[in-house]
Amino acid sequence: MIDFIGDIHGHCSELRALLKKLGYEEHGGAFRYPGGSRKVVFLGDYIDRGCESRETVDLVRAMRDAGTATALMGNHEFNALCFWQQNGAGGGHFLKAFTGGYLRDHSFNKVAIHARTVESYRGRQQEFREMLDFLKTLPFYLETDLFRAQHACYDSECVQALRDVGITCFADGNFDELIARACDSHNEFEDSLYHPLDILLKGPEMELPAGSSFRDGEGVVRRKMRLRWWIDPKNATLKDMALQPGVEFSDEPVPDAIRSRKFYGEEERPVFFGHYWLKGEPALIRKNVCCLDYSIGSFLGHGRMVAYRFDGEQELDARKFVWVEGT
Ligand SMILES: [Mn+2]
Repeated sequence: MIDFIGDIHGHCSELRALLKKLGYEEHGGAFRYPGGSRKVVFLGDYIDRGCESRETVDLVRAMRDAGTATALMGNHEFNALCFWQQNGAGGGHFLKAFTGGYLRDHSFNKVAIHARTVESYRGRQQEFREMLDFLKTLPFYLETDLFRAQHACYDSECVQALRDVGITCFADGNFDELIARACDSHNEFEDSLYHPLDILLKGPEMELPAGSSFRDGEGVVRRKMRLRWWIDPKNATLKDMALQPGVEFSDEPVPDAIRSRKFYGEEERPVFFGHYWLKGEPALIRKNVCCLDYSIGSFLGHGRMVAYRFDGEQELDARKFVWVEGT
């Protein structure tokens, strides 16, 4: 039926190994399952961190074109599009919040994270542009009667907000306008798409209490923490709600604004996502909540690339994880 595959981050060698382990066979640059009875859903984050971003994009695109995979957009693909997008391109929606000329700052940290992707296209500028055009076509989410899938967080109101405007990806309209709306974090224009895309691609976050901060896996100082969006926050503590592997939070209750937020209930259909840099042996978060990002992109080299073999079951089964170790 469907094999969901989490974050890849330029690790094409491991991706090929994982596809072979899942029983897929290579035909003319794409992998397909014998008889065509299974297909892949890639959950996003194909580029950055590893050295093989170009090879990864080529393989993912070849499978999409061959009809053997659906490829969703990750925050790294979104960020790459913003990085190369001039503020005000196409006329409307010049955003005052961006002062650097582009819709993503060219700051040291942001250049550093994207550099390996650019390096993998050295001498292939035309191919690089075609890669960006491919990224524009990646859907933000996928939903059927049996499952939901997106890079970071499922939120029914965010999906509905995109449905209301008829947008499933950046190719569903004028790209220059849509990406500006997606970056409009201060609602400078009435048609901002910032909130729904931020939630789907990056997940909900909470400002830490004044004065608190921590360093993430790459040493960047963070003043917001990622939230476990499937937990009822009503009586939760910071520790209960935080999804920052390796960082300890306190037992103080979450702020009122968080206590009232909606969450992904136990009776919902299974949801698959990546994004969260989990560590260790792949495990289900809950019988209907399955994260497939096990940090293949970590510079520490301890990561795994993980798949879940889905056959429509509404109670997920931990024995259906398949993975390869990072090399
Ligand atoms: Mn990622």
